[in-house]
Amino acid sequence: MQAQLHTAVLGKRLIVFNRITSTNDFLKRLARRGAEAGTLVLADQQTAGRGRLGRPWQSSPQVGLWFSFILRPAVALENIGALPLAIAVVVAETLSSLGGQPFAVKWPNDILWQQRKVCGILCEAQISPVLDSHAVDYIVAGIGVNVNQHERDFHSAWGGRAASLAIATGKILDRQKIFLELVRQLDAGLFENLAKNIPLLLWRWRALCPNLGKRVNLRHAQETVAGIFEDIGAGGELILRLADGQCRAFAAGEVSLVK
Ligand code: BTX
Repeated sequence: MQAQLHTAVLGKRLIVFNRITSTNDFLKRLARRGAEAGTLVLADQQTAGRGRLGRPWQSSPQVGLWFSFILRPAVALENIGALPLAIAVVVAETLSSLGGQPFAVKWPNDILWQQRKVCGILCEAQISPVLDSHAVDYIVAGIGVNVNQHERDFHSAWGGRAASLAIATGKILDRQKIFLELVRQLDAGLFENLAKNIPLLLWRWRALCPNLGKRVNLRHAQETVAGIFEDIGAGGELILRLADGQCRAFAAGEVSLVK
């Protein structure tokens, strides 16, 4: 697989597992010990795949792509929140071009087909241990893509909120081909001039987000705030226009459309 990648940075070191707890957890250990940017880990199955806030990510064997990679970007700390969005753009555009179906992004880290989650992205950052450096030491970016699951394969509790590329396209797909193309596009989009590219990636993100300009509820910590999804900021934060006309920025939370 590695010989077919033809990438500049991503996948120069590629580690493949049949089964692992979580590719993010494994790679964070390597990153702490100094593994290089672009180190890539792929697993056929994760036994403890994770989403945000420790939520489980169903990572069954033979049906998905569960992979993570290390970034060591020269991006200002206040802008690292834009990274999951930048990754989502590259992944959504690649999946759309491979599958011939439009895939949308959902703030901050999902890729949807007809409002159902096909892919989730988990970015975990480590700030440099050098005192007052205010720099990012590394980011482990994990991507989970549902490829060949049938409807019955998803956990019943998610009742129709998850989907796979096979459900979206009506075809069983070649996971290796999709993986190779995703890695090539992520390599081209994220590893050179990332700081310079982020504004452009955020523009592309806006074009893929159907919720922009719509009335939404944002659940954050213990509160739910209603407003218009006005825009995203340079650091990937969601900007909500409240009923009194004021705007408020959120770095995290869950968005749902007000029907
Ligand atoms: P999230 O917190 O936005 O989404 C997690 C939620 O999504 C779960 O609570 C559940 O409702 C739903 N869910 C769980 N599994 C699936 C699935 N396979 N398809 C659709 N919906 C699901 C999203 O977090 C970020 C997920 C990143 C996963 C990658 S896989 C490689 C890497 N390693 C790792 O442990 N995580 C990342």
